[in-house]
Amino acid sequence: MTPDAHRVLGACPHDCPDTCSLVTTVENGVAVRVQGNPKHRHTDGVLCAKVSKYTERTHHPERLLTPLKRVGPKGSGQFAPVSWDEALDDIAQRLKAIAARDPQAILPYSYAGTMGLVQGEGMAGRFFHRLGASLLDRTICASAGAEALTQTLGNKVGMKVEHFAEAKLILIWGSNAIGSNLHFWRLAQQAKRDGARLVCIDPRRTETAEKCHEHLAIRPGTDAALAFALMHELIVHNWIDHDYVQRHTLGWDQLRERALQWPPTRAAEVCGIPVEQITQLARDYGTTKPAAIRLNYGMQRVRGGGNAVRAVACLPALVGAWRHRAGGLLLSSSGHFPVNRAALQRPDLLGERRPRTINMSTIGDDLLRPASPAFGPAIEALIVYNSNPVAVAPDSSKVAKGFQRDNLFTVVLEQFQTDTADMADYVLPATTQLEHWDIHTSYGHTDVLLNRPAIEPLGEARPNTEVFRQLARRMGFTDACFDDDDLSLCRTALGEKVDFNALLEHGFATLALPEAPFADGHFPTPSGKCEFFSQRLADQGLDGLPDHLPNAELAGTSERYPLAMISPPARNFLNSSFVNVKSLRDIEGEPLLEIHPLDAKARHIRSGEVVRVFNDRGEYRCTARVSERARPGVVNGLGIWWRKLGLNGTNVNELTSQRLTDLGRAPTFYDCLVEVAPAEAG
Ligand SMILES: Nc1nc2c(c(=O)[nH]1)N[C@H]1C(S)=C(S)[C@@H](COP(=O)(O)OP(=O)(O)OC[C@H]3O[C@@H](n4cnc5c(=O)[nH]c(N)nc54)[C@H](O)[C@@H]3O)O[C@H]1N2
Ligand SMILES: Nc1nc2c(c(=O)[nH]1)N[C@H]1C(S)=C(S)[C@@H](COP(=O)(O)OP(=O)(O)OC[C@H]3O[C@@H](n4cnc5c(=O)[nH]c(N)nc54)[C@H](O)[C@@H]3O)O[C@H]1N2
Ligand code: SF4
Ligand SMILES: [Mo]
Repeated sequence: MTPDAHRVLGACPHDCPDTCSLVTTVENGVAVRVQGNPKHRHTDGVLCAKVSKYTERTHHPERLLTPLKRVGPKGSGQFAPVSWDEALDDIAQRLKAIAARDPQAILPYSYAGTMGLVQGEGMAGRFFHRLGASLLDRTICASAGAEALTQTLGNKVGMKVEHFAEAKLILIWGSNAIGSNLHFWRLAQQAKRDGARLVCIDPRRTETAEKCHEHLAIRPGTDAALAFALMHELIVHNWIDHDYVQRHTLGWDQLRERALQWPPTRAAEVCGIPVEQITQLARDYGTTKPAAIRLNYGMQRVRGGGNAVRAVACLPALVGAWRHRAGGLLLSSSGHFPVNRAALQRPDLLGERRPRTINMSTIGDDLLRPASPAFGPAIEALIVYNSNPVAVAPDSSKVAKGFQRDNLFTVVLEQFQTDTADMADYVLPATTQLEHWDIHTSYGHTDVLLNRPAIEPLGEARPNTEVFRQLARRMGFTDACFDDDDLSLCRTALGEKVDFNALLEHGFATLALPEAPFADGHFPTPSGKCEFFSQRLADQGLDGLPDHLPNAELAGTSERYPLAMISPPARNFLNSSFVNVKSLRDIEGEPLLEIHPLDAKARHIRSGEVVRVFNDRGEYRCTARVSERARPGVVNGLGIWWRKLGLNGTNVNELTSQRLTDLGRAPTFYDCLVEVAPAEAG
């Protein structure tokens, strides 16, 4: 470090389960280096390749540094700089005029560009509640799995991640941990060195699958069938922990009956894998203690995704895995945190008003919907922050068409000129994590992190909170809560339950939680038990038990579109973030479709050649990679490129549908049939 350099503690803001503690080195007001905090045990001094390049992203030559107003036709990307005052005055006028007719015609659209509680829905929630805008159902990532966990275990809770290091069997299920959960993978490696067996369940032969002892390359959307066959074997071999089942579960007789309908031969057929893999896995799971399951969200992006997570979530109770701190399951730990959303986002500002809710996953259709008694007013204004819907939402030709409407007023708060920012009437420059305060929980560990600004905002960039404060003032909202500064919002977010002084000093604080949360039952369900059978679902007229629901777009049911396509994350991008960071884009190279050699041969496709991937929703061009990473009958379209950086101005979401999952109203990105052909043939 040079003499005028100093270090600042922060938190990685990205939508990643690892929520790393960051140490930023600042020299002369410039962030020169971002490193993992060695004192934070989950980070352990290590960052992924993406965030190691954080200074490149923050001091990027294409950062948006001034407010922009559209001067060309919608979507043309032609903008002129304007002052903040001019932009905010005009935006407030436009919103006031719409709100005077019906504030529900205004819709916020945000997701997890930052996971920060303050720059997320802190001030924004207050603003939109006070306004009475439509509510947004934030379903685009995890709501099927979240709803499933809540039905079965009672909340988004599970094992403490650190204890995976002591497990003797680890199932990595629907997760490419090396790419998207690196710090968990380090724990799995530790367990492996101590003799644990690692099994990966994933249609794609990922870098993670390659490094496990066993890989079950199942067809997409068949996880519940596999889970039931495992239960079948646990039952017939009597590997059940009857004492645990009897004392701490609900609905065992019914579940047992359903599981007995799934002999391994039946599941092998459905999953497209050898029956021996299933019987061997059942034996391992039934006889190895402690056994731990790391589930990730990859398996719930299909029609039956919620049911699949419910089926898998039953397994640990059956073998009594929860008794041991290194046994059980982890999908998300976010339910462990005592977040005070009511104080932070102030839904009470709605008063008696009950605005409608719009599902972010069907934004394509909803932007194109006219006013009707069932729908309410057409969407007239959209305020987008922390999200890039034109690239990440399903069925993107519809999304783009919606954004292109001349009578839609669109404001985008962004760090970069994304596909969505191209569609804006106003683009407002946002600060990055190195320039603002925030506070973070995690969905992959159980520590709270505080993020301090390391540098001054670049150019005229402002935190999201400041934009909503300023807009509130211009809208005439005089409530005192619009005066709260970001540091007080950080304090409000977790209330008294977290030691704020520890956060200020160390940058992180660990929640006090039991080592093995369900060793003695006490699940946060209504019955206090692990609910194989959910009365709450039955009361809604749904199946109280989990089941295997085949994909809506089931391989073998369409002659025109015989291939199933999944579109999992690319390792060097985070959703559509980092696609514009050249050093990372250079590693990914170009938009790719992995296709199995047999499927490629049948279509005269050679590796490295441009292909058309198409279905009735649209067409996407990318480069074929003939590879055994793809299983026969399944192609992998790695995500999520910016449309404008793709080959024909589209990305993989041109092909995905707006159909929703069985539980949680989530998208079905990986439930998608396509055909592939050499591009010249089109
Ligand atoms: N590098 C990187 N890290 C990321 C992200 C990223 O884009 N890039 N995204 C972040 C986000 S938003 C999230 S939500 C998290 C978690 O995001 P997830 O979507 O869980 O991401 P992964 O763990 O990469 O991948 C899931 C795995 O599930 C597999 N899969 C697809 N369909 C099925 C199926 O039907 N069954 C099973 N068993 N597996 C299936 C895919 O092939 C993939 O390897 O990761 C986060 N971390
Ligand atoms: N086909 C397919 N589509 C998918 C998925 C898939 O697996 N396959 N995954 C889905 C999943 S899991 C998710 S979570 C969604 C993710 O969708 P999004 O949450 O939209 O994620 P990003 O694409 O990373 O876009 C986040 C944007 O927020 C901006 N941003 C970051 N921090 C700030 C800030 O402080 N202020 C403001 N104003 N902006 C900020 C970034 O620059 C970035 O452009 O995509 C989904 N789409
Ligand atoms: S993206 Fe994930 S692994 Fe990378 S620094 Fe952030 S939290 Fe850590
Ligand atoms: Mo996600």
